[in-house]
Amino acid sequence: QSENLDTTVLLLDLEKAYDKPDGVQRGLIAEIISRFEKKGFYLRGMKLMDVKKALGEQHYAEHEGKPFFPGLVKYICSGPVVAMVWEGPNVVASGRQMIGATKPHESAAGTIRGDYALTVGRNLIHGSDAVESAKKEIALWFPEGLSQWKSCQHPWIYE
Ligand code: IDP
Repeated sequence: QSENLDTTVLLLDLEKAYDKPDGVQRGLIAEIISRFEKKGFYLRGMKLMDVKKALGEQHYAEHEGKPFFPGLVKYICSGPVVAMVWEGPNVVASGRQMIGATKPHESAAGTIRGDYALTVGRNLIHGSDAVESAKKEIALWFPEGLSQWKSCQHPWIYE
């Protein structure tokens, strides 16, 4: 059913407790998943995983050379993340809206970052910025493949 549907990768950064209040301590995993689930997007893949430096560097390769790059890679590798693939109509664009602006103080209230994050270096969640980058990120984070299934609610959400 999914030929015309975009997919996106979301990484819920669950930082260890040595820094700012984090996703694990604040219990935000279910809250964030539930926003995408309730919207009606399809969950195609999800796992809790530790991130090796090579994967962190590859994921953020476009930022290599920027002053915040080493800290960014250290951050993504500093504790487990929940990696998810969501699918649905315009999920990349919708997902970016639901996540909110990169800088939490510029994120609208009601977005994930607007509601739960304070600083740019601890902004809780990554979402692919384009369909093309989502495809690359899915290959990077889910080499084992994704799950295809159809919800019994499908006809009530999808025209
Ligand atoms: P995005 O995550 O909203 O797509 P990008 O510009 O792709 O934002 O940046 C990737 C990540 O790099 C951001 O989510 C943020 O965690 C981090 N980052 C971006 N700009 C800065 C900065 O100026 N200082 C510290 N970290 C930054």
